[in-house]
Amino acid sequence: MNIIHRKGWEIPERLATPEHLFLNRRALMTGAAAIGAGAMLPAVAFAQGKDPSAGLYPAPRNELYKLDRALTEESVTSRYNNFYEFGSTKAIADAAQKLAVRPWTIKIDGLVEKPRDVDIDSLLKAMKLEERLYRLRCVEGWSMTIPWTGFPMKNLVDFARPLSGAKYVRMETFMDPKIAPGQRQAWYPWPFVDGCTIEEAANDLSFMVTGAYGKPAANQFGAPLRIHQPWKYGFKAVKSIVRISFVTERPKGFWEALQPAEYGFWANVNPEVSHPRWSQATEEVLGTRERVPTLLFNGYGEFVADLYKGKEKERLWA
Ligand SMILES: Nc1nc2c(c(=O)[nH]1)N[C@H]1C(S)=C(S)[C@@H](COP(=O)(O)O)O[C@H]1N2
Ligand SMILES: [Mo]
Repeated sequence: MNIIHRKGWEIPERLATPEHLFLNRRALMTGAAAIGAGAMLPAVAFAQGKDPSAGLYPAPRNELYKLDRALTEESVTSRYNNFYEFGSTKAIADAAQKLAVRPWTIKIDGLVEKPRDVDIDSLLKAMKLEERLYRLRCVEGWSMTIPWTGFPMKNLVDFARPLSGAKYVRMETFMDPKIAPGQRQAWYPWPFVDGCTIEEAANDLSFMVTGAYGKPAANQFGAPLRIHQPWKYGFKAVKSIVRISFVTERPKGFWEALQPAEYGFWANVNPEVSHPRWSQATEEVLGTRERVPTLLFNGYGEFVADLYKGKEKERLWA
């Protein structure tokens, strides 16, 4: 086999600098110039859409997280999504526009000093947004790389002030069968739920996503708040979160509840542990015609391998 092994994380800067950032900066500059001239403000507002958080984007990029491959075009990633609430195919982007992402309240409860409801825009104000280039590996054997915007999950944990008894963070998606046809299919364990340990939540890599491609996240990506932990299979990445609970018991995820023989709690990426129905050794990089070898922890072992020391007897891999 002819495989090019790049040293982890190296990528020429030009590949990691997506066009949208230039375009966005230019739009902002044009906007600023126009405001200076006392004109055109509504046009700028229109260009940025009606999302009240649009002004927070693009956020500065955190350069710590480098990619070993090019970013996947937004035209690809925003049209190939898993979001079963809106259908079981990848073509749910249009259906997902039915979800109203404002007003949006997130309930923080369970073992915390003070349970409360937070409005998404208040939360965004309390957090400092940054951009990170992350890979996403779906358990189905495809992957993509996305410039997410958001804030470290550990800042959310600090914000929530969990009590010492809290061992896990459980995240829950909205429930509204009127707009989400998938939720009328009673054989699924709605609402979509998943979770991780407090230690995983506090790991630098765990990221609460609010935007993508230098602007507020499109609905199909899980607006207005989703999680992404790039060393785990994508099915753990709860979209459109309405509730975050700090709990003592290990939460049972949507996929684990549905198919416990195939999907477990930890779900860390490992090319050597096959899914019962297919190999995980390689992945199709969306937007290219390449299949490349899958990496242990999706290539993020240097950040997360320590989390699993002493847990080798557990089912750590999907
Ligand atoms: N609420 C909800 N979140 C979800 C899913 C879902 O069906 N519903 N699918 C998961 C799966 S299987 C994957 S691979 C990722 C896909 O994220 P993307 O569409 O942004 O690539 O979302 C995850 N989060
Ligand atoms: Mo997935």
